Amino acid sequence: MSEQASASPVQIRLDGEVLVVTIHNPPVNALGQAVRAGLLAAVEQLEQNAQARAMLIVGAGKAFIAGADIREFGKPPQPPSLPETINRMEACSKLVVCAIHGPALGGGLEVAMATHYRLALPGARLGLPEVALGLLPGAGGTQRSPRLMGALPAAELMLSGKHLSAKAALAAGLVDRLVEGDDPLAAGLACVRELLASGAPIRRTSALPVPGDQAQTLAALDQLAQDTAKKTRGLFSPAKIIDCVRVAVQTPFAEGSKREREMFVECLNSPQRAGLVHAFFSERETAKIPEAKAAAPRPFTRLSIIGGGTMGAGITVAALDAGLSVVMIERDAESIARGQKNVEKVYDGLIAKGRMTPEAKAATMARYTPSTSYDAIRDVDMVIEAVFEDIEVKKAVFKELDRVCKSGCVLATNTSYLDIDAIAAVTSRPQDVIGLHFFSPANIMRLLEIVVPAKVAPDVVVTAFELAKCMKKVPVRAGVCDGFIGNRILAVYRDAANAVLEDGASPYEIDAAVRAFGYPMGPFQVSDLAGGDIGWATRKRKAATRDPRARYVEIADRIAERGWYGQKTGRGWYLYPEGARVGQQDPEVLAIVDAERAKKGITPRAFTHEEIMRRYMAAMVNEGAKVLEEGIALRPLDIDVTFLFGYGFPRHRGGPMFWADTVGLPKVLADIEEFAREDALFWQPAALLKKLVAEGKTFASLNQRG
Ligand code: 3H9
Repeated sequence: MSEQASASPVQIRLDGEVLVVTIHNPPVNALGQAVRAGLLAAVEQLEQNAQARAMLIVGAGKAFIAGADIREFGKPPQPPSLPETINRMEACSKLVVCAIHGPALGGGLEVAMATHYRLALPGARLGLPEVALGLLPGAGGTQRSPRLMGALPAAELMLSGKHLSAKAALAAGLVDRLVEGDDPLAAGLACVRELLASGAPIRRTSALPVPGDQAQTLAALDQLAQDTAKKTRGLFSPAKIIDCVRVAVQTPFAEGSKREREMFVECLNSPQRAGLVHAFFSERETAKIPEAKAAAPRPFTRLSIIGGGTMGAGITVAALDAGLSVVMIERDAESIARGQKNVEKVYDGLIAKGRMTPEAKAATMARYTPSTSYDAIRDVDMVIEAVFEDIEVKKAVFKELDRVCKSGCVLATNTSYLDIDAIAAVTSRPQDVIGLHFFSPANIMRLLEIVVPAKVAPDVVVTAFELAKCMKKVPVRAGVCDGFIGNRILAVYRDAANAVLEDGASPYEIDAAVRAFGYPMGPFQVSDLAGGDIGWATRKRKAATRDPRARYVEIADRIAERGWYGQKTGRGWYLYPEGARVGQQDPEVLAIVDAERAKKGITPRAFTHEEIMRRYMAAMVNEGAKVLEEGIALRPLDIDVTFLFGYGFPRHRGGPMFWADTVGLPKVLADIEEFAREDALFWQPAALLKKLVAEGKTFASLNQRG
């Protein structure tokens, strides 16, 4: 028996005639340099050890191999490279087999595709998700997958980033055999011994032809390229993936691999890759909060949701889907009936689309209890209040909760703006009161702002993060202020957009500029979708405290006063004839804009997309810096995640604070100072931004990871 040095994440031992290679590189067996070196060493041992007739590769822990080590991207390459390692393995003169029991993703599947036989256990998940990181499979994946699956299915797998189950992978031709159980070692050894006994030949994927008629396949890829360009507006790697598959169809493996490498490096060096990798890590980082070190979550299984409107019903669905039970409270029989209908509507929609069975709906609804009496929630572990956004209404609810709820029950409010410290103060237990700001529709949107008031106990904060995990939400810790992280920053860049509108750009030009930046929609389209009455109510609420010296653009009020609230009223900033989902430009809106400009004596001037976006983004980043310096957000990455998951910020740009670093903070500050010449009150540079520029630092320097 021979062992690699114990420090190696690749353990190698001989079991009879089989060299067993176990990748042990927690948490997900990523293919870092030591793993690649270990794999290469294992192949050399196999070649040299006369007793060994075959090699079995398995992963320790939950994963087979989750791919290349993403942390190594952007750093100097460290040999051996993954393609070199994998090609050497495939070329081995003895049998190489893998047994996959968990994720085999990206480079992990590339390793598997280069083995001579592949076995999958029920927990296996196979995919080539590099596209989500701005990359393409760069270790032979774009060349081997078409040979195993066919060119079109392989391209579709790579473009979607989807993970296939063991069964689907078998059907697709990615694996040779399924076996029951969860022990890849035992299953793999049995399989290798069987292959040896039957004299199974060595099969090298790279030597296979790509199946199908070449001309037809190329035509289908052309069509796919056209559809993909429309769907993935502005993304770099999807088109390159299709190019690689075209090469696989037309050229031998060696030539194809060379081209794949060149295109992989282009992707690796693109700013989109950096933005997407930042998004990947940041999304996991926001759950790492200081309170987690000090406290454990309180147990919860029974929830109560107060209010059955759009938000209350959405949160109820999110909780039911997470396996929790929910008592919904409404004020009277009619309202609770409507609340229940709002919940059932979601499930009926899924049934209509064939995504849920009536039996599954019944089983889920069995955990739902409607009630009009607060006495029904005496035993619940957590309450989420989702009533009308009015501080007095909310305070009244919390007094009631304080009266009925058991000691230790977590009391959460789903406010989007209001002062949670003030809400907590009406109870005798402010240590149990927290903010849970869900985004609409709450059962779909992944962002959850967890708003931490002054007196809340650490274990309540940790419980809220645990709830987010169990609902599969992306939680972001926020401090108390008007609008918390997201809506506070939104209010400021919306003001910047309104100023640009009044100064000369049309709402349609502003929306087009924002879409060209990568957002799915512009701010005026969003307002029409959400309902113009919501923003109008907020503006009225804030009117009394608004700085009288601040510029106030009244155009949105003129639109709202006419009852033009957007899609739900058939017109807003756009026209929606006969319930159309896509709006048409409205000359009457442009006339209102003109009239408002004339009233203030403003001569409209032209703005390019670039000029619009400089203002939009500078306002966003500047307010983001203020949110940071006040401690409302823990780190710049928390702001990035808020905007990626709650506000449609283009993921490949990494988030506003990451974007600011890529543009350069001196440039952002210079923009703000330039705009301040027009409106010094609005464009006051954040002290933190000035400090970072003076010290030559970036926002990334504040992103210490937990
Ligand atoms: C690639 O392979 C390129 C090649 O084609 C070519 C090369 C030449 N590296 O998600 P989780 C960390 S590109 C480093 O919370 P789950 C993650 O940050 C790669 N670290 O767990 C987290 O760390 P922490 C293609 C990684 O159970 C911890 O592992 N592959 C990597 O919910 C747990 O992660 C992919 O894109 C990595 N590759 O999900 C797969 N992956 O605890 C990416 C994860 O410090 N990974 N970490 O916060 C995933 O999709 C999920 O992590 C996975 C597990 C499904 C595996």
